[in-house]
Amino acid sequence: MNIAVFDSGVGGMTVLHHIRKLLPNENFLFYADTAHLPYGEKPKNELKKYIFEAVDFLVAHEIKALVIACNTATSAAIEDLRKSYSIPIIGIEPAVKPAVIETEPEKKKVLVMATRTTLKEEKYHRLVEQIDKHDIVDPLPMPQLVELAEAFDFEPNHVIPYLKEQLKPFDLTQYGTVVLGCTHFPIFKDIIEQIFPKGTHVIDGGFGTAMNLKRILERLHQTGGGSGKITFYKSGVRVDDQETLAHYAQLLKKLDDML
Ligand code: DGN
Repeated sequence: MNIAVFDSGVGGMTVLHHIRKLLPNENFLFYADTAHLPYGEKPKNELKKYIFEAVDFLVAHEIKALVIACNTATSAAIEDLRKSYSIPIIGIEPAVKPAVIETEPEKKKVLVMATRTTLKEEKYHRLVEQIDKHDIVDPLPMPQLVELAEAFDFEPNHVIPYLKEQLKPFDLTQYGTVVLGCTHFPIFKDIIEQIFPKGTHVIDGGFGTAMNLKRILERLHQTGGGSGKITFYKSGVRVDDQETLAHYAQLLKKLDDML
């Protein structure tokens, strides 16, 4: 049986990367809901409809676990998904907790980059309220990074000017940790690290999500049985054109080299 990994687009591959490293003997269905991309600016109810359509499709393909490799989809729908399906469902959320724990003693601040929807949702506000006792967490939406990633445009000359423009109002030396709270953003981790002063931690929840999945499958004695095969879908249609598959392979290779 397969493990399904779901995102609105290619961002989910930053989570798939960690899962494949931790669980090499699995087969995967990678589902990108590109017909409804970007998720980041859409209201929760609209997103829920798209997410349930995708999950219905995946569940019909006999999966043993579902990873919602999308912070926006997790914040909009994870509780409802868990009520509706009996398979294990693992989500991802901005790594605010480890960031605050690590940064508070340094007397520095935390910058959370995510989609507008994630930063607006109740789930994020509850998380920050619980953890950010000294008001050190600042939010920052970065919608264009999603567009660049979807265009497979990793060219620093295109990414850096956008980052610099968005970061203009911020004093970058104040920040001890930058949280990449959208799964598309670790694709640009090397560039983001260059923009911030040396020593700034740039973290994301991809590894933690992969670890949660591993723990759950081990507990259920459901690991193994695969060979690392990935079958790709875009909004319910199997991807078989060679150009797209080559782009996906190139991106996974880039992530193997960087993350
Ligand atoms: N990758 C998604 C996330 O983690 O929030 C959202 C990307 C998008 O569709 N805007």
